Order: sequence, then structure tokens, then C-alpha cells
Amino acid sequence: MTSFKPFLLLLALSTCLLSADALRKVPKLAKPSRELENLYEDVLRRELQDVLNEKLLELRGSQSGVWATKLRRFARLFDSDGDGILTKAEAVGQLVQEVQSALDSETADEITDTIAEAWSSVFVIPDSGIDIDSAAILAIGNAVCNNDDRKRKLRIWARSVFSESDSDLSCKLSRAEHGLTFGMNHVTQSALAASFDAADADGSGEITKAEFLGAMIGYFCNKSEDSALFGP
Ligand SMILES: *[C@@H]1O[C@H](CO)[C@@H](O)[C@H](O)[C@H]1NC(C)=O
Ligand SMILES: [Ca+2]
Ligand SMILES: [Ca+2]
Repeated sequence: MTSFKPFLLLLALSTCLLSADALRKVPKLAKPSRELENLYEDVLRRELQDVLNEKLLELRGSQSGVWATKLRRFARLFDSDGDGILTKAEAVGQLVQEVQSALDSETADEITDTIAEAWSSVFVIPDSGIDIDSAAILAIGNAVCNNDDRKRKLRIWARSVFSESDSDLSCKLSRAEHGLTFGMNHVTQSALAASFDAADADGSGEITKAEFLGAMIGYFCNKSEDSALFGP
């Protein structure tokens, strides 16, 4: 609520000036008080916007426990030292190391780009990292899911993950292909079957690109439905 202070100060100031004006009836003060009025409106608008944003965030956070839990569960997969802060070194650095040691160099380079892209262009997380339990994680979720451009980036990223996982270029992911990608993303072996089933919407035993995109976008942006895509 500290953000209210400048507004209150200005309100007090303008109230004093306006009533003094009215008492003394000094017409030449009309112009400055008009500017003050504009300034006052401007500050009011911004203060109000801040408060509304804060309230909306709280509301969304409390109404969407499922969503917050999903986002935090995803972030925790990569918090390898378990200190509750997901740093770029953990999310990007370690994954890149694993990828580079497990795959041929061309595939590894492609995947490395996709991982770096996710951190800085899709989710846009500061290099210093993010406090997983803070509201910041919901702010990131809202920034991605409530904005068409950002959501498009999420889809483009998900398509890249799909293509890189589809190693036999069949345009479908088998259990083995799915397992390699999600295993590298720290989903445990015992959770891989449920993760596969979460994406294989029609239960055909293969994940199509449409199913994959639906599952990925749903994981990050569906605020009411939980998903085992990144483990239980
Ligand atoms: C979330 O997922 C459920 C189940 O798939 C679906 O019924 C619902 O429409 C989805 N909500 C949004 C906002 O996409
Ligand atoms: Ca950490
Ligand atoms: Ca399928």
C-alpha cells in the first residue's frame, strides 16, 4: 500500500490549493490548477491501475490454486539445489550440459537453443532467477497466457520441442521419443507413463503434434485443470 502515498500527498495538496482558490477567488490561478488537475488525474489513473493489478493477481492466485500448483511443480523440476529459487544456471545450464553429453552435437545445439529461448523469450525470467513460491511465478504465467504475442511464442516453442523429440520424423511421438524428452526435463521414470497419457488425448498410443501442443498450452495456461504432463 506504499504506492498510495504519492497519490494521497497530491490529493491533500490539490484540495488545499483548490479550496484556497475558491475562498480568494483568484482567477489567474485557473491555469496552473488545470495542470495540477491533469497531473492529479494521471497519478490517480496509475495508482488505481497498480492497485487493480495487484488485486487481480491476488484474486487469480487464490482462485487458481490448481494453476499455481502446476506452474510451481514445473519450476521445482529444475530447482536442482532445492533452495526454492530457480536460477538460469539450473534451468538452462544444467539441461544444456545433459543434452550435450547425451545427444549428437547438431541435435544438442538445436535443443540448447530451444531451452535458452524458453527461459529468455517465452517465459522471460531474469537471469538471477525466480522465487518459486512467490507471486512472480503467477505474474509470468499471466504475462504469457494473457497476451497473444507471448502465447504465440509459447506455441512456437512447444512446436520446436515436438520436432526435436520426433527423432524418426513420423510427426508423432512414440513412448520412447516422449520418454527421452520428458526424462531430460527431469520427469522421473515412474511418472513418464502418466505424462505420456496426459498428452495422448485420444489414447491412440502416439502423440500427434496437435495433441502435444494442446497438452503443453493446457499445462501452462489452463487455470482450472491439473495435468500430469510434467509429473504428478
Ligand atoms: C481446461 O481444460 C479442461 C479439460 O480439458 C477444459 O474443459 C477447459 O475448457 C479448459 N479451460 C480452458 C480455459 O481452456
Ligand atoms: Ca535453485
Ligand atoms: Ca494420440
